[in-house]
Amino acid sequence: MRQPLVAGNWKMNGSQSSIAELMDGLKAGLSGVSGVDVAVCPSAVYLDRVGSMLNGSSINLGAQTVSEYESGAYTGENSVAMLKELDCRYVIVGHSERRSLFGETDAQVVAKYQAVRDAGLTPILCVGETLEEREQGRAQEVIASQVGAVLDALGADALNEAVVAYEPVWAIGTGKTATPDQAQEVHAQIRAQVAQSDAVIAEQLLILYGGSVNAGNAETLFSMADIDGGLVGGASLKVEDFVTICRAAT
Ligand code: G2H
Repeated sequence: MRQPLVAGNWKMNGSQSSIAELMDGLKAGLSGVSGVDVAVCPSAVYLDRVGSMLNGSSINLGAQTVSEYESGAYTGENSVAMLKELDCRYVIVGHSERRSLFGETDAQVVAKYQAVRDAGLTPILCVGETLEEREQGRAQEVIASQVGAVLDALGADALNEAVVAYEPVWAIGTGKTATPDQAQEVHAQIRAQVAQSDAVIAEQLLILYGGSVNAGNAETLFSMADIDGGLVGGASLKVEDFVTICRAAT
């Protein structure tokens, strides 16, 4: 049985005071909730602060991205060693906003993914098609090529105890959610693709859904056979909503 995971991607939101309030609410709301792993992924600026607030709670810390380089003259970047020192457990890799707004290529995504794995942290590899690609009937091909980039470069072992998040780009922050059937179809496709290389790793692989997950739709999405939790943006900034979403995964 796969233990579900719900990760909150706070994106570039929050302030010192709003984060303190959010964390107080989450720690209280999630205490005693079992059967789901929970993570929050604040802006890198707040990782240290949020990490200290997590002390004594079962909530895990994640980062939204990382440099593919080890150290050196890379102004503005953060290394996996730095994230590890702050007790990050997860790192989101290849989020569509990184791909589309900051030009991250599959090759960079693979390099970041490898850096995260090498440091012993867990990558959350984001994949997903744009609306245009879906309308052209190319969703399956695009997702297979994004997953394939990691599989081909690093082998199936690289997906052992890793996390993939299917985030249709057209559903991100738009209020439009993939239907549970649409999402399930893609999740099953991803698992089948990994199973071609290694059936055991595929069976254990956590595949999260992301894209306008909210307190109202989480339960139905998470009830699908291959949906193992969610990567949640907007709704992860609201205590009640995020707690409801986490509970829906149990
Ligand atoms: C997709 C998701 C979190 P939202 O990016 O990664 O954001 O839930 O706001 O669509």
